[in-house]
Amino acid sequence: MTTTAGTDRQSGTPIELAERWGAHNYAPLPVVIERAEGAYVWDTDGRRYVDFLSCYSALSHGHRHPRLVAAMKRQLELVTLTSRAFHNAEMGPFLQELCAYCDMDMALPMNTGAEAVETVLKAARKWAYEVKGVPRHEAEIIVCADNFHGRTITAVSLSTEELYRDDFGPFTPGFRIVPFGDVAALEAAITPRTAAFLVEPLQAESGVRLAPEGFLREARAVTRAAGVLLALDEIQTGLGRTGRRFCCHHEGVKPDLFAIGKSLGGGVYPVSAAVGTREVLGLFTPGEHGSTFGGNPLACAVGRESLRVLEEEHLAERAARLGEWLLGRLRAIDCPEVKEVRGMGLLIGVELRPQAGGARRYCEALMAEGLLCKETHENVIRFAPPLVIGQETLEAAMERVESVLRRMKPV
Ligand code: PXG
Repeated sequence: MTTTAGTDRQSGTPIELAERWGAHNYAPLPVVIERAEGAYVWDTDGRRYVDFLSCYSALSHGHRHPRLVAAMKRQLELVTLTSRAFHNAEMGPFLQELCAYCDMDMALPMNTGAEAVETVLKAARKWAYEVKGVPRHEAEIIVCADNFHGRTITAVSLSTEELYRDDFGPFTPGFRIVPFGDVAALEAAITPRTAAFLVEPLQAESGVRLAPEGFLREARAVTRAAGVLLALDEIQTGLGRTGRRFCCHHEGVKPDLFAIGKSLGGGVYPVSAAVGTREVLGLFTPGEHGSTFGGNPLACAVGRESLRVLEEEHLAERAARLGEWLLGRLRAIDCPEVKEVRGMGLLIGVELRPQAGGARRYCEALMAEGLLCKETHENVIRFAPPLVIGQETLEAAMERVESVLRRMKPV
């Protein structure tokens, strides 16, 4: 076997090396981050930027929160991996604290968001066969158009986005798709074989799209009446991001299952989980599901500290307060290319009109001004800073956002 690698294997800038040696499954902005702290990152030339993406909510605590770094270091000195073949001293307390935070009975620890979603789907199918009495392998799960639940074959099987799925079939069967926010369509899609309705309370990836007021509450009533589980993907919206512990709390809704991830790892480590009722998660028996790394002591120590910091630093309340201010500030900018500003807490989308020529060029202009943002879909700029961001930092950043929005010309 030959490779094109020669003696110049190591030569090139970090961007050139990533382009040469990495699969091109991303199109990053041309900035190379070398270090970070709180809401700031620095590039390899020492230039400082405000992080307005927060790794898609995984950095709610900010970069390298001192308490998370300390918790991780403490655990590094004790034990990092055990496998689930043995118990470890961190997992039980972590799951207890996680269940208390989520007001749930049981949790199943994984690593990534996609794995948490897969776990929720498996749990819902198992419940359908063992509790609801659906004939084996005939369970259906209802999902919403324009969802984002991850990148695995099953997660893209649920997707309605061509780019995410079209070259990756054949797909996992057993799903029905209804429009987001349409309770009548949900009700009509339910059959005696329906196990669950899986939904994001706010569709972040498809452009920070909010459901109509009351949708989640009505979906809860409909699923409960029909004997169908309500499973919420709060991987991006959960743990304070929208101004409450969970986005569904804005509507007073309690699901049967949560998929959570991202900021559960405090911005320092991948930690995810399916969290839910005993009636559902209590059905798993040894050997049916698992993960090499899920529930490892390092992840659990980090997860415990992540939840404590969220609570003790009142980060959900902070997201509510700063988010309210940010929404008003962005709405006050007079820019004809802006179609709509919407969001909850510190998860805000600025939708541009088609003549703006796409959100990417705005993100590039913002980068030149020292703000790191990312477009979501064609026309939406997402503003999702770490929840720890200072009010002055936010205010100064918005001056620059305003100048970019005012000065950009339609293409
Ligand atoms: N559900 C939701 C709502 C998400 O936002 C996932 C599931 C999957 O999580 P993992 O940890 O498996 O990526 C997400 C992830 C990216 C990317 O770079 C991921 C997300 C958002 C934007 C980009 O793959 N969200």
